[in-house]
Amino acid sequence: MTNNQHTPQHLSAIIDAFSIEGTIATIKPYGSGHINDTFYLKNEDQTHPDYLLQRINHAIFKDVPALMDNVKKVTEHLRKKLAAIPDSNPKKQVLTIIPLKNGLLYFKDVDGNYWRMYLYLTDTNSYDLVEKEIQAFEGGKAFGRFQALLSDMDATLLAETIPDFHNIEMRLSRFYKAWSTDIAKRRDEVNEETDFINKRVDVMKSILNLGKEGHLSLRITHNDTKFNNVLLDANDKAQCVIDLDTVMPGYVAYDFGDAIRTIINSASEDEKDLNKIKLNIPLFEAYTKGYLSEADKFLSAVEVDSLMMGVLLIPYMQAVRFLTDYIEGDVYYKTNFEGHNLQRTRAQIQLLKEIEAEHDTLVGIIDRVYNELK
Ligand code: ADP
Ligand code: GN1
Ligand code: MG
Repeated sequence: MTNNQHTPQHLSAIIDAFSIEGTIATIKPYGSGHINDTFYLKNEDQTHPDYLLQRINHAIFKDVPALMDNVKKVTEHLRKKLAAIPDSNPKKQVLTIIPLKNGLLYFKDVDGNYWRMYLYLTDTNSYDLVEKEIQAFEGGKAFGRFQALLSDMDATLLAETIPDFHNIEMRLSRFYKAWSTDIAKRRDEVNEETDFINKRVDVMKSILNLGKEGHLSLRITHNDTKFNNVLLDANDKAQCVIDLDTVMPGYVAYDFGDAIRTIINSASEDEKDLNKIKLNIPLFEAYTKGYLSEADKFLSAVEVDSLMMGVLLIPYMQAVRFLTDYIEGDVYYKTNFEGHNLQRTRAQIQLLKEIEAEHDTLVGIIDRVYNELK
């Protein structure tokens, strides 16, 4: 389903179930997410707030009540922790769930779709492509602070909204299963990409192995730290971390790697012209500085060493996921044209090649920034 398949009449009936102030004047499809359908709701009278309505993709998030329960617990914890920090503004810095008139946190429509609503955070921007070092630095601070504020929350309170989400062994086994089944008859088009993936299977298990050996702590992580999941204010200051559907136990390197995947890339996630995919190393350094300025309070030395493993792993895992979806006939991510998932795969592979070529430079930056903070 896409954002355009919901009629205004259908959306109005859904909006009516929520406990909102004022009257909605306009409803507009919003954002560039690959999973949920998002709508911006503008209030007629601007003394009342605007809202954001989302259809949660329940083919992917199978247990929506548990997901919303996670979001509630996480936002409550963040709000409480922020309230104790001078100069903070929890109302602007944490997502606010708008419940239904009956108090529930989600609405199930006649077609079985699940909907939720947030307060729209005004005067904010999200970026698919990072433009300035200050934005990267602020994004790093926001995600570092997010992990720091959640570092004392009991992880057992949270449900796993997508089991094994960042488990590369599981992602690879799904890929090989899709490859053997070859349901969409596309396998023969992707030999080069498959070879690239095969050659790196062992090295990409390093975070998982460190975790299994007990060297890395499972913490509460965001798990979707794409740069457009942090809102910056009009002065490029970090305001709020959003898209909390995948907040669950994970390793910090996953969040670092996913943010870097989108920040260091001078081109889009799905760039067709591979020559345009270059690394923006000053943005990498700026994000690392922002992130470590908050996260050095709780990170172990092994976790700091693992950050670069995440920078390699996440574009790789993303390539595996996009390619799996391509072979399976585009059943997971929203696509805009035939071959979109293959184009995304190739762009992530190119990005990883560029990162591999600058591996030692990037490790040097992480070490230098970390040592400067000590
Ligand atoms: P998806 O899971 O589809 O990525 P998101 O929750 O990230 O959905 O929302 C999509 C986009 O909507 C974001 O990238 C951001 O631009 C915007 N957005 C999300 N939540 C808010 C909010 N509370 N206030 C303002 N903008 C928001
Ligand atoms: C999806 O919903 P969105 O667009 O923020 C995906 C992420 C991927 C990302 C790739 C639940 O995120 O894991 O990294 O696309 N979310 C889910 O752009 O699979
Ligand atoms: Mg998002």
